[in-house]
Amino acid sequence: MADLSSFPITSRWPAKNPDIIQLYSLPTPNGVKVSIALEELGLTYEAHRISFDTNEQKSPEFVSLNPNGRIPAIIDPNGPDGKPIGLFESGAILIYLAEKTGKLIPADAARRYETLSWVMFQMGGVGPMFGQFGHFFKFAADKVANNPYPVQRYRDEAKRLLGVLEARLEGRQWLMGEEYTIADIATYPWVEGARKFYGGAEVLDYKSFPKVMAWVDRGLARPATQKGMEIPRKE
Ligand SMILES: N[C@@H](CCC(=O)N[C@@H](CS)C(=O)NCC(=O)O)C(=O)O
Repeated sequence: MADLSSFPITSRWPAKNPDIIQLYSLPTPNGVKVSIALEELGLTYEAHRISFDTNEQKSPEFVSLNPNGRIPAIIDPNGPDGKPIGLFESGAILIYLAEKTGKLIPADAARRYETLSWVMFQMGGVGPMFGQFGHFFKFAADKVANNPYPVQRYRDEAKRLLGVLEARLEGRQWLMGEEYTIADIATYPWVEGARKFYGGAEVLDYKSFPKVMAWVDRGLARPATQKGMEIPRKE
């Protein structure tokens, strides 16, 4: 049995089965990227729900695994050289899982790097911009009631990014064509999140991006996505 006692997070969220991947998360757009990938890859894992209500993501035990105090994070007891490894940042976790299994990422080197470009486009663009849009549009709307600039700024940037995706999806089923990859898994939960959690579909003019919306629907229809979107469940 794997010994995870060197990871302080396991003192607060103990592993029932330390031999399988431990996921520390919540079903948010960044969190579900990892649960969707784990489901798609058919890897066994144990999910621990990190409550934002009580700021558990800032607890010393959580921060010992992710110094940035944000979900998702994982421990894989069977990491490189068979040793346990802890990881944070959803993009790094997706790349790790794809490389560990040789799935959800093209084998061909050039196409692999192209996939990583789209993963980074999500990590550096879609996630932060959509996140800021949601913050000002929904969560801090009262704080910017007299200043339209923050919502305009992030709305316009989110729409610009949707335009980039719309162009990429011309003639392609997925961001990498026929192949469903971690680039898709990284990105469509954010487009869906802005619709579902922020109520932003109208303001972001989703109807002007039909290829993006059809791609989101294709992603959401996958059984692994339907399952992963609900993980970790409420107890
Ligand atoms: N770049 C990070 C962002 C992670 C992130 O922002 N997670 C959010 C949930 S979607 C979070 O933990 N928020 C809680 C907080 O900021 O305290 C990643 O992709 O993993």
